[in-house]
Amino acid sequence: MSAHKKLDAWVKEVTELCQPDKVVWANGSQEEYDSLMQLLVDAGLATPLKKRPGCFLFRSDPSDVARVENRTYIASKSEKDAGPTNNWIDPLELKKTLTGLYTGCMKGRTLYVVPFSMGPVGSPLSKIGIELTDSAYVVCNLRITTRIGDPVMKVLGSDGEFVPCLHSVGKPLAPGEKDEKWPCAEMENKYISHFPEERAIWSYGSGYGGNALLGKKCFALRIASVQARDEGWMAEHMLILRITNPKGESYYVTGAFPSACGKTNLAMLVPTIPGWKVETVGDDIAWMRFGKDGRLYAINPEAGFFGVATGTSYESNYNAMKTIDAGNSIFTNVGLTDDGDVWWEGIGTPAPAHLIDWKGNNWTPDSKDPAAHANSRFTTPASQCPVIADDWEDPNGVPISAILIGGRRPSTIPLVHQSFDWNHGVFLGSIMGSEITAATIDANIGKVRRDPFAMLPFIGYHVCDYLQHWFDIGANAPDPSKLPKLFYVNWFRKDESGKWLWPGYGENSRVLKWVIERCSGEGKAVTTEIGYMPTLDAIDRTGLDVSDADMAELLKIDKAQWLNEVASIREHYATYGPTLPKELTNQVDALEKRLKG
Ligand code: SAT
Ligand code: MN
Repeated sequence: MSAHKKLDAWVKEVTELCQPDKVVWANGSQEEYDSLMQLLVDAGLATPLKKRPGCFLFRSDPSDVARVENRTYIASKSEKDAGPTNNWIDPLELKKTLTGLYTGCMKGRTLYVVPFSMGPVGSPLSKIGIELTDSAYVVCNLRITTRIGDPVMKVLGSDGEFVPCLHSVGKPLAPGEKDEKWPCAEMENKYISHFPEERAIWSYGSGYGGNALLGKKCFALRIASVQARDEGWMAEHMLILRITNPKGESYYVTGAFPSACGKTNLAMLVPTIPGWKVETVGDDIAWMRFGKDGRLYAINPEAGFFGVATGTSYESNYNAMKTIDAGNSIFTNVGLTDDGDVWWEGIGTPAPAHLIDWKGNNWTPDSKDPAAHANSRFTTPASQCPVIADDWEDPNGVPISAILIGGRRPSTIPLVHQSFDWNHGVFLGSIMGSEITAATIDANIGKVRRDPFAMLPFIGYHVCDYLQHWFDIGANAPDPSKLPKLFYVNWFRKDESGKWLWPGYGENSRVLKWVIERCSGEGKAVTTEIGYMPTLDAIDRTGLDVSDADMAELLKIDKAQWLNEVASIREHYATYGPTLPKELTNQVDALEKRLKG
């Protein structure tokens, strides 16, 4: 029971429908977290890690290991509002199906009521959600990735607004039955459903990641993108970093990248250029709106990192490793060493002679299957990150100077180019993406999985309306001269022999340096057909082994490849249907004209 009538009524309604054995309101305390973990350990679902006090390992069901895009729905009233990139089901039909599935689905389980704040508690940029879940694992993860419990209830008061997020693993227990393993439902009964008009989320059948931690992709991106459209702000799949130059001046940069482009690594980058410092504000999501001074301000709505473990090492992401080394972390689907530590492929230490793999089986370096699942995860508090910015929880957000977009493009796209203006930047965001395979570049030219602003699976409405919203933000900016500048970066360009041309990792700070210099008016650039490009000597290569010839290749504009790109963009736009913003057609026409000019 709370002071909030609407919340109480909803909890009562869900309790009657799902029929849990009991209802527990989460207060968010450490004691509560500890006792939930103990419960999970006693049930055999969690393993305390001897080598990492305060850390626990979970193994999911092998069928429940990642977001399930084909079971994720945008149930807007009208199909056309979901657009061509979302799965749509009529909301009434979906609710009927789900009400059937939810009936009695929490038998033998506890229903946890988890109030959470996306963004610092009480910030004018934050929003509240309430997750009702029958998974203690979810409660523990939410306590790390969001801010939960009593402080949130206080802000909610008796009539505050919240997004209702209903979650069940979809596995009721018979009297006396206990979980033998990670509970979840069959694939065909999993539903990750969004009701954008109602601002509600109903998730059923999965206990994993974004399917179950409903504050993240479901709320902070899919539902929030709809709220943002209606309220004139932006909910984006972007990291936020703070970069400080040797003069001590700080700039804030956001970045949108499709998966497998090193977004978390960039957010925590260790710069190689002397005197420059990078600090983290967020690694996955940015909520942005204009401040009183006319600049665009961003908050990280999350409080922790839910990062991919596989491939994370002191070399690829030193600061992420240090964050988990500080304890208080949950590991899911990684290997368990005999001395009680975690291990995964790419962790940077030799494989132990024996471990228990993510499926719970004996594993040796001779085993055919990997020790950790490719989408294994760590859940860890952002506050433990050694380079967390001291203002990462500023309730007013941080002012953004530059927006990066990127993808994995072995050809065509140069190391970095800057858009002519906001609208041209939106065009670049609309065409970003990654080439599908890493095979020879020639065969793949043009075969790009386009992923506008890395939001393809996360836009809660029609992709055309989403891109139009980006144009509207620019058009309605209180002071257009204060809009962030947009840059398309590509760390993944290869030469003809297939060799990477750019070393990446910490060296990416050299590109960031040019980006910042462009924002402060110092960076040298030339105007080209595709945008503003650094001159050959504009990117600081002091102490870096990249030749002039390689730099020229990294910055080369191959007109034939770009004309292919134009054709491929047009083909892609055609799949968006008749409501494609006219401005995008204008942009691609103008690009073609410049290339042919
Ligand atoms: O599982 S999550 O959606 O939270 C993570 C991801 O897929 O990026
Ligand atoms: Mn993400």
